[in-house]
Amino acid sequence: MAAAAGLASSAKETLPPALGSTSQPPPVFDGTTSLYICYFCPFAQRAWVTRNFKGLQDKIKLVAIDLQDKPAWYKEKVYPQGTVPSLEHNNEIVGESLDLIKYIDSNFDGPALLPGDAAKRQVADELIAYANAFTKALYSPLISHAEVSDEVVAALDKLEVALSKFNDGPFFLGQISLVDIAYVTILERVQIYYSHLRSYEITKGRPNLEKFIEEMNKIDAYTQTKNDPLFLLDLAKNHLKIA
Ligand SMILES: N[C@@H](CCC(=O)N[C@@H](CS)C(=O)NCC(=O)O)C(=O)O
Repeated sequence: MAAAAGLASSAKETLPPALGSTSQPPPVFDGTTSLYICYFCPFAQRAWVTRNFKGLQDKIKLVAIDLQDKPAWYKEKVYPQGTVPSLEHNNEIVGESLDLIKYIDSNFDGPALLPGDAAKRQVADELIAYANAFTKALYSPLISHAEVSDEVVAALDKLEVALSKFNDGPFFLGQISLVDIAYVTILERVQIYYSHLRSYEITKGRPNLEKFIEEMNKIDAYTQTKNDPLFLLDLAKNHLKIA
């Protein structure tokens, strides 16, 4: 599926500064393909990793938004929902990270990140569709300051089982795909939050999940988008009020 290009080591990109309410707004709808992100957002990170993995750094320009000082033009002129990520492409805006990563995969060059095989594709669609429910299951007890729930354990166990389905590689479909990208940015955060706030190691007793995270951490397209763990923890404590 995904050719070696995405796995190749690449030079670290110089990232543009995040634009706030007083920054000079960028030109919009001028034909530039722009990916609007926030550097700390797990949903935006999915689109960013997909772009990187497909080697689209020169074709899709990153525009970083400062969500703590959100510029009005973003909602008014670019994406009425006001959330990141969104992609400006061919004078249209595509949002919602799980739709957007599929859009990037099918509308741009680079290694394919969804399988051609129909059976694998169905598994991919099901797992991608479950990513929002997974995120909710994992974040809920943190936001409501509750203990590790049965739902958390079941959601993590579900991923552990899903990771055993194809044995031609450590990723959800064996080889790397959009499924991995959909989950890794969420796993990156919940691994930190549960370890620090619940003394619960999400990979303990889940060797497939442990191996998956280890393998993702070897992929530059992903590691270049990661943040300092303690910074992410502080941000979530302050903004999502997790505890
Ligand atoms: N379901 C959306 C969620 C996107 C989302 O909630 N992004 C957050 C940042 S992590 C956002 O833009 N929030 C708006 C704000 O903070 O003003 C997706 O997957 O794209």
